[in-house]
Amino acid sequence: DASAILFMLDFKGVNAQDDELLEGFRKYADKLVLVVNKVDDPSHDNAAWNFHSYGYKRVCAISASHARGLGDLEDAVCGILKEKGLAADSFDRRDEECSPSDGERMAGGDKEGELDLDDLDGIQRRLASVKTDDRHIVISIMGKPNTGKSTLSNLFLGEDKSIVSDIAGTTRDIVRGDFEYKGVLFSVCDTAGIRRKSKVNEDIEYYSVNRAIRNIGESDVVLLVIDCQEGITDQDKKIASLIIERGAGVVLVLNKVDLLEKQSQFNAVSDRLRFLFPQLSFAPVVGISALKHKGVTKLLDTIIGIKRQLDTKVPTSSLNSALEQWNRSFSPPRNGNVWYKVLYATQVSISPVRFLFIVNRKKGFPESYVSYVKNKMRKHFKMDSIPVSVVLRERERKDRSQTIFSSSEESRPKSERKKNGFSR
Ligand SMILES: Nc1nc2c(ncn2[C@@H]2O[C@H](COP(=O)(O)OP(=O)(O)OP(=O)(O)O)[C@@H](O)[C@H]2O)c(=O)[nH]1
Ligand SMILES: [Mg+2]
Repeated sequence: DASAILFMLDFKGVNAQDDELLEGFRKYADKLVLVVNKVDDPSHDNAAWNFHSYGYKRVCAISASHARGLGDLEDAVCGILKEKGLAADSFDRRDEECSPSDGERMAGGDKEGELDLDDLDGIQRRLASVKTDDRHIVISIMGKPNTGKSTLSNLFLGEDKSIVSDIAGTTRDIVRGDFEYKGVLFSVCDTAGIRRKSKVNEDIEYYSVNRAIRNIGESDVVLLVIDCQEGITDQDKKIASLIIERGAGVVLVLNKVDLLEKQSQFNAVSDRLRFLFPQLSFAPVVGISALKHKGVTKLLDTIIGIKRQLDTKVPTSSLNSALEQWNRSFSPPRNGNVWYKVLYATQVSISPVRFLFIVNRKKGFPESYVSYVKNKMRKHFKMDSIPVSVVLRERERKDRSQTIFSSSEESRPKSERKKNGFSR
């Protein structure tokens, strides 16, 4: 009657009785997971792969005592339940693990589609009522294999919760723990190193990488750990763009600085990083040695600063008067006869920090102007270390009489402008 069967074996080998059961269970193959246990160490992974030869579709190598591979096992069980129609296709065990504050932090919903962009008053009311919590910060440690993520996580937690080794791909599952610093509770997630899929263990790779990526959405701040001797790779760039997309804070953590001989070498690596990573120009770079316990308090102070910025609420009136000022020095460039104007702006959410610009015309709205305003907002409202995004929304027809402000308006007397100005 069971919906799913977990058939557990010892990776060291099977006996005659196991063999018999492996054959007997074949009629239940569609709901069976072959669970290969006691794979405590990555060096045993290859032995576990031999169990695929029994022809079962779902094989999971785990270590029940070391909590390895349990995420893959959960995914396998979810897969069976979905196939049997016992769980919705969209079911995902992460759905149940979302941090309780996720919904609360958003003024207008998590995704653009959920925002009722017409309800400006509602957006502002909801944002005002969103509670911020600077006493709890969720951080994820991400980056390529072997960069020292687990060493850093263990250092934070003060215990060897994650296995550390110089074999790439040691961490397979997210390892979580809590610690306190300066009265702030930090929840830390050590994740699997993200690398290209290998042919051998494509499934495990896929699941652990996917989990690490999903984890970004649940984090306030991501620590992107880079080996300072290796520099950044394309993989890091991909993770970075996902972090930006999800609006989490990010610190570029240059680890293993103990292997550098001079400060000038660190400066060169850091400059190179800045040059190759222009999309993360706002992210602080912190050099550490997780092994030698160097630079860690600076890193934690940086994280606290970023969380504060992620919780910034910009009053709508201040934002619109600042926009009016900035517009005087640089107004949206025109395209032939087409003028572009920002009519009104308001913040939509904190953590991630997002703004809504009501514009006269969305199609072709100059990106250069949006970047200019984003940079201005970052500096002026002290959000210079976090990603800031802007959603453009075309004015509704019924708004036509509403605020219009553009360079062409500059020529109008200020007294007249005020009637329609930003001060809505
Ligand atoms: N010299 C030096 N070695 C370090 C430092 N941090 C970590 N290591 C070494 O780097 C190797 C990999 O460390 P891990 O912490 O397992 O790396 P990881 O990023 O968790 O690796 P995966 O789990 O495979 O993604 C180990 O041999 C560590 O001892 C550091 O600050 N300096
Ligand atoms: Mg690790």
